[in-house]
Amino acid sequence: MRAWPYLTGMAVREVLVAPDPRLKVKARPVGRVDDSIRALMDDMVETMYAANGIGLAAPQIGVDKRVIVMDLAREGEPPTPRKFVDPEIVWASDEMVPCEEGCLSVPDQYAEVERPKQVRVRFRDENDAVQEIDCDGLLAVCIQHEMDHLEGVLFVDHLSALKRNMILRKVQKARRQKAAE
Ligand code: GNR
Ligand code: NI
Repeated sequence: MRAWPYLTGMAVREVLVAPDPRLKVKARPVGRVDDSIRALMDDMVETMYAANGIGLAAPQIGVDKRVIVMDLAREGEPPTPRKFVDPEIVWASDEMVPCEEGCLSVPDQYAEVERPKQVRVRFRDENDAVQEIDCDGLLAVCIQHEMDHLEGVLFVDHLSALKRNMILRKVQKARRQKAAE
C-alpha cells in the first residue's frame, strides 16, 4: 500500500468531489517532464493507493495538468504504477463495449458507460520519452476514463441527464450528511 514514502517524501493529497468546478476544466499540457512533474506523479500514485483507486488524473487533486497515473495490479500482486504525461488517443476501435464505472470524484456511485473496446495511446513517460501502448479490457476503460478527466469530463457526463442528476444529487446529499456529523 504505502510503498516508499519514507524515501521519496510522497504525500497523499485531497481528492476533489463533484460538483467542484476544478473537475470541469480542460487541463493544460505539461511540456517537458521535470522533477516537479515526477514529484506530482509520486503524490498522485500515493493518493490513488490511499483512496483504493485504480487510476487518478491530476485535476482530481486540483492540479491543472495533463497527467494520469494508474495501477491495475490486483490485491496481493506486486504494485505496478503507470504514469502518463500529455496522453493522446491515436486510434480507437469502432467496436464499443459497456463497463460499470466508478470515480473517486463521484464517491460510491456506479453506472454502465460505453466506450471504444480498444485504444492506442501516445504519451510521455517519467523520463520524457515518447511511448505508445495498445489498450484493451480494463486498461482501455481506465485510460479513457482518466483522459476524460483531462477534458473536464466525468463518467456521469456519458449518462442521460436524468441518471446524471440522480447520481450527483446522491453525492451532494452524502456530502452534506457527512459534513453535519
Ligand atoms: O478507481 C477507479 N475505478 C474505476 C472502475 C471502473 C472504471 C474506471 C475507474 S477509475 C476509478 C478511479 C478514478 O476516479 N479515476 O479517475
Ligand atoms: Ni475518475
